[in-house]
Formats: sequence, C-alpha cells, structure tokens
Amino acid sequence: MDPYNNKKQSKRPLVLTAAATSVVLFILYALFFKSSDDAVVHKASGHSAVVVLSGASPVTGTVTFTQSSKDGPVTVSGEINNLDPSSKRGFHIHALGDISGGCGTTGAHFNPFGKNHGAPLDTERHVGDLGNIESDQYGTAAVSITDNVISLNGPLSIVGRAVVVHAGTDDLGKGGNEDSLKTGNAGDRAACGVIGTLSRNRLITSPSLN
Ligand SMILES: [Cu+2]
Ligand SMILES: [Zn+2]
Repeated sequence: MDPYNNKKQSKRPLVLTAAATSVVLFILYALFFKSSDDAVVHKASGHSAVVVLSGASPVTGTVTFTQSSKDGPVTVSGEINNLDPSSKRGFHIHALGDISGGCGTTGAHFNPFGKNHGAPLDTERHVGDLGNIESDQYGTAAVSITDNVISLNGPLSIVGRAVVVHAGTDDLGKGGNEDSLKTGNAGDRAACGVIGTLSRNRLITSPSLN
C-alpha cells in the first residue's frame, strides 16, 4: 500500500466516529426538547385569554379565561376594582372588540343565536350573558365564574370580542320590560376591554394524549 492510501484509511474511522457522535447528539437534543415541550403542554393544556378593563369610570380590572378542552367549560377569574361598594354589576361579553369609541362601540351582547337576554344558567340567554359580579365593601369584586356556553375556540369564541362591566345591576331578563330582554337594564358601560389570546396550547381531547 502506498502512504497516501494508508493515511486515508486511518482517518476514515475518525470521520465516522465524529459523524455518529453528531447524530447521537442531535437525537438526544431533539428528544430533550420534545419531552420538555410535552411537559409544558401538559401543565398548561388548553387555551387561555386575558382582558384588561378600563373606561370612562374609575373601574379597572384584569380577568383571565381558561378552557382545558375544546368543548369544555370556560373558567373566568380575576379581580375588578373601584366598583361601588357591596353591589352587583352587570358583566357581559359584547360582540365587538372595538373600543375605538370607548366602551360604547363594542356593540350589543354577543348573541349568535338571536336569543333574549337572560341569566347565565338560563337556556334563553345571550352567549355573552355572564350575569353580575359582586363587589365587597371596598368596591373590589373577585371574579370566579365557570360557564358552559362561552368558548375560546370555534364559532362561540369570545376571543377578539369585549368584556363590559356596567354601572348598574343586570336584572337578568326579569325586569318586566323590553330592555330587560336586551340589556338587562344594566346601565352605563363603566369599563371594558378586548379579550386577547394569552396562550393557545394543544387542546387535550382524549386521555391518551396525557
Ligand atoms: Cu353589557
Ligand atoms: Zn345579554
């Protein structure tokens, strides 16, 4: 054998070893990141959205919405401040995420089925009817609602629409007049905000995905 060939042969295993090492490292790297992704998805599976409330009144707040399965209930939680003390205040999803003219341009209650205004547990209700929030003696309301009608995906999604907190109490459609079946006579719009995506993780649709 000539020296050139000898040199080539002695180098080949080194090159192969380097290539094999790279492949193994890449696989380990891919496996590591795949499993860490899965862990995050498992921990925060489902969709969540957030709204920051403000308006012409001193009322402010932040509310989050979470939905852990595609057709599952939506949990609404957060805190609203500077409300009238110890009072119930209308809390709705309005159809439009347009606050270009303040809370007045967010449209009517989100009502894709053309129903009358009602209470959250009524079958006759707007999709956007979340009832009233209730403030404590300091004017703070802890929001803790679970609703089976609104969604964060599909045609009933509230993402991109508005939350409105009213200056008055929602009569839940029991006011006995025409407006009660439209607005619940909840009065002025004290604060509002556009519901935005917080996270959109893979929705768990079957236990096998766990
Ligand atoms: Cu409203
Ligand atoms: Zn309504």
